Amino acid sequence: AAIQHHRLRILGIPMDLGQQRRGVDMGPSAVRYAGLYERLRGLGHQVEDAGNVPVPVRHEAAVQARSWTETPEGGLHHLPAVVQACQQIFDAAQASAASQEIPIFLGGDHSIAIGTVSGMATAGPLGLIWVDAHGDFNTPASSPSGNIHGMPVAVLTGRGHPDLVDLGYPGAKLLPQHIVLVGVRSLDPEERVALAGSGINVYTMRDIDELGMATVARRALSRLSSLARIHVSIDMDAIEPAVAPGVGTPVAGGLTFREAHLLMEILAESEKVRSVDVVEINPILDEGNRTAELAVELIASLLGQRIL
Ligand code: NNH
Ligand code: MN
Ligand code: MN
Ligand code: MN
Repeated sequence: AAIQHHRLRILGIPMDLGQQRRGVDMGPSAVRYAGLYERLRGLGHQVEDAGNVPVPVRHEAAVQARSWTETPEGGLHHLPAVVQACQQIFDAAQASAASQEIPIFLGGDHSIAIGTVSGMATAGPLGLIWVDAHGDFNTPASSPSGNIHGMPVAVLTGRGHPDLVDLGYPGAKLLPQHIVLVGVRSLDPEERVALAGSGINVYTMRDIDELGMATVARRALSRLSSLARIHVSIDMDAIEPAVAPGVGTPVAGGLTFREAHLLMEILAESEKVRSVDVVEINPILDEGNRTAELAVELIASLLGQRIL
């Protein structure tokens, strides 16, 4: 079948407050320098780069929280600033959800997904495919770090700090059975227990080893078969660190280059992908700009690029 052409909107979100390492705020620039706009135009899409959503800079955020980064506010680092930024992200995502365009959200750390997914969910039932080495299912009680980027999946199902859970509108944004995690290989002890009992569909690296990515990708889609709209959230640490070294929390044993592309290609064929996050790229930790370059290729595969 011929490639479907869409109106795409690129939105940068230079958020680094959901975790501790400096540099992930440069993710949007790295992906732009890697040629995202040109790549998507080359596929025939209509593309607009809408610039960046404002995010408080780190020092400013620490002052707002009346604490330094070492002293979590209510156990969560930079909570007020993350909430403020996510509210603006929510507004932008809600506007996109109401239009015919597909937004591409460039993080920033994964805390941005609290805003992106909540905003996209305003236009009706939404399936979520979360590609990540981690579960991102911590709550303030279970988190070993106090980092909000380890919490967005829990928040979206209604678990966590009320300021995060009630972002945009009160309560849970997604049903657990409408969420699929792919690539998981690192869970914190209490997070693991909570995730196993949650009803969320989890495909671990072991599942991918045993079944192959084609089967995992098709099963993931079949879990979401009742839904017409899917948000794909790609944490670049899902991919093997030898292939994608520019991430803050690398975990060995990740997706190969081809497994990651195959997942994108099969998701593209569903023609249900309505919005995308690409997060956790840290150019300071990268080799050249290869992690952002890979991100551009994966987004292209998700939006219709084919080998033949
Ligand atoms: N699970 C750890 C935490 O909650 C690490 C999370 N890091 C991530 N998640 N990069 O995708 O802090
Ligand atoms: Mn993540
Ligand atoms: Mn991760
Ligand atoms: Mn990370």
